[in-house]
Amino acid sequence: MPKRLTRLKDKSSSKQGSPIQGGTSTGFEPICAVITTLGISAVAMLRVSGSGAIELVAGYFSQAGKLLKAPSHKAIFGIFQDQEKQAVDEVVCILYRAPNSYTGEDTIELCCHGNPHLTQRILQILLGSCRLAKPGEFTLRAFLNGKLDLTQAEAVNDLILAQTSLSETAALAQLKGFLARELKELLTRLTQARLSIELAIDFTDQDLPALDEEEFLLLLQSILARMDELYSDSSQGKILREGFKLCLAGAPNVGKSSVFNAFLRQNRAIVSPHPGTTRDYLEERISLSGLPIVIYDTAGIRETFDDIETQGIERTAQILESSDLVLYLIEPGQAISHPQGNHLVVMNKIDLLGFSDFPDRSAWEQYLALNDFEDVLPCSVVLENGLQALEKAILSRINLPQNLAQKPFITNARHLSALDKARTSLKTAIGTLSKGMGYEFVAFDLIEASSHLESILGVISNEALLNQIFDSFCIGK
Ligand SMILES: Nc1nc2c(ncn2[C@@H]2O[C@H](COP(=O)(O)OP(=O)(O)OP(=O)(O)O)[C@@H](O)[C@H]2O)c(=O)[nH]1
Ligand SMILES: [Mg+2]
Repeated sequence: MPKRLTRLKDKSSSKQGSPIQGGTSTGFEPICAVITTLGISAVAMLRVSGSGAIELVAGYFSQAGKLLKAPSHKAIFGIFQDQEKQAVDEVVCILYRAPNSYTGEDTIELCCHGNPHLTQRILQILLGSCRLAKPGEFTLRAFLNGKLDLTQAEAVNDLILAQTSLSETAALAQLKGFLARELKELLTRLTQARLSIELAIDFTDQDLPALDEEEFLLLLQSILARMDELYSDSSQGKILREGFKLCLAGAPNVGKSSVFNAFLRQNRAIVSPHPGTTRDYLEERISLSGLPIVIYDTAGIRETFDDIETQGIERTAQILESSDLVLYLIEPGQAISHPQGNHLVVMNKIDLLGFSDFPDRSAWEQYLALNDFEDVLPCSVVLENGLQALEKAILSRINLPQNLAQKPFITNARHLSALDKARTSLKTAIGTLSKGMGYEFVAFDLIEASSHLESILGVISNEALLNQIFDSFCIGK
């Protein structure tokens, strides 16, 4: 990690790390890594980025002259050779000249055949002239070289790690800079507010029109309203990163493991007619209409003297508490008693009630009315589409904002917490103003609100924060 972690304003100030002597470009020392997965594939790719990256690769390339003279974004075919000029592989070098590359530095992306031994050999040879990139270091450089703001850099990682289509959409929207644009607009408005109150402090003794407090208050309130909107939209964003936690619970034998398997479309959990089959909980990830769901199968809740089963039931209680939604299963003939908190009551095995097809809404409501039940969802793992009512109900509980791809939307816990702190500071500013305390205090709170927003964008950042963010990236990104 480079020592000074401020954003580089121009190329001359970007001489950090240990730039190669005599290189044609300025910037950080060159680094390299394999940027594709290390398995057998048609093609693999390595990236070398930094000061002197082009000269460095040219030293091992049969078409060195062509490479050194080529314009940016040119692909050149040739032979990669070791130090003794022995051919290692036929490769294509794609050349990017600073600042027109992912990192903003001179970069070569080298495509070779996708044999892991070959890729490792090329990497080892390159490591004779540069060092291995740390996880996330290419993206860190893109950030330090002003190619991405921090929200976009973090979105790169989210996009790589996204496990479902909606998570990808949200990360892509962030990468496009929707969130950054929204935050910058909020920051501009906060700065304008702060400047007008600072002006009122500085010129109190002069003949300037006094601050219109009512108008000023309205301005702060409108900024707060927009922050609140962004916050409440985004508090759902955690779901896209971490998944919505859905727990199957209920008495033994009601079919929790069967429903779990039906969601997974595989026989993951053991199913048997003996009550008490599931002892420990099971956890799996699924995608429901593009949404990441973490689904738990748990031990049936009942009074028991069995030590292992008791431990299983204790674990069930913990999962119930930390879940976003509990599907509390009952079977026909069973009374409803369900846990506190966010839950849906589900009657499983409705095929045993004589339904030969999954009932439509009115048929089911008729059954509920006849049997004095309210708010119970039908389910069966035997009937075709027997989970449809359940899936619909789960999705409506998650209720994500529409048009995710066009919206500024926070999915990152760090961003959400900073936005919340900014809201708190702004609320304090409004309170301070309303109580008639000095304008200095209001200005102070506004500065604090701005600095929280700036920390999301990385306008102000420190080494510890950047380490924390980029360490979670994979090598090669
Ligand atoms: N007819 C019918 N039988 C079902 C249905 N779902 C589950 N069963 C049967 O009910 C029995 C119990 O199912 P499980 O999935 O093991 O139930 P469980 O709630 O996980 O049970 P424990 O792990 O013991 O708490 C098995 O014989 C299943 O085949 C259903 O929708 N219809
Ligand atoms: Mg079970």
